[in-house]
Amino acid sequence: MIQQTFLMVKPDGVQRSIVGEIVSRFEKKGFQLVGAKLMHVSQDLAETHYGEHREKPFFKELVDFITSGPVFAMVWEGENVIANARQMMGKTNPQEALPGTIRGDYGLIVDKNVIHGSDSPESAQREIALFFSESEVVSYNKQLNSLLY
Ligand code: 3AN
Repeated sequence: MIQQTFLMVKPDGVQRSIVGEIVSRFEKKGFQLVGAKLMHVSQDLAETHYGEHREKPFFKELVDFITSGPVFAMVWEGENVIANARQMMGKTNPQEALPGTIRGDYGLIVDKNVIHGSDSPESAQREIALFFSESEVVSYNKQLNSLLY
């Protein structure tokens, strides 16, 4: 089943210059990058994006962090990409995330856990629409031979 998902390198990942490393992992796995931009998340966008956590004690911390510096927002496409990307990210708390996962390899604490990824088809659709206009998502077929000559 071909899906699209929304992934975002959080401000800690951008600050630590591991955007390329993270992009590379998903490319090498076989997923296709169909949208990407470096951007600041506004207060409004942050509160909408994390709306389901509004009542949680860490909500303000979450919004403050995601608006604290640029993020790298992405749309990825591929076979079962929503669940697969979550697996590659590892558990929410980097202390519990296995080595080999992005959070397991690069994260230390739960409030700075390097990357966000949609957790269901519904949230993927919602989050892609929140961060990207239709024209910023560029689905295309790989033309493997035409670029080589
Ligand atoms: P995930 O990002 O793995 O889907 P969620 O949706 O449960 O995890 O949490 C959203 C974000 O909230 C996480 N990425 C993390 O940064 C933050 N978060 C989750 N639990 C805590 C916590 N106990 N304290 C601080 N921040 C948290």
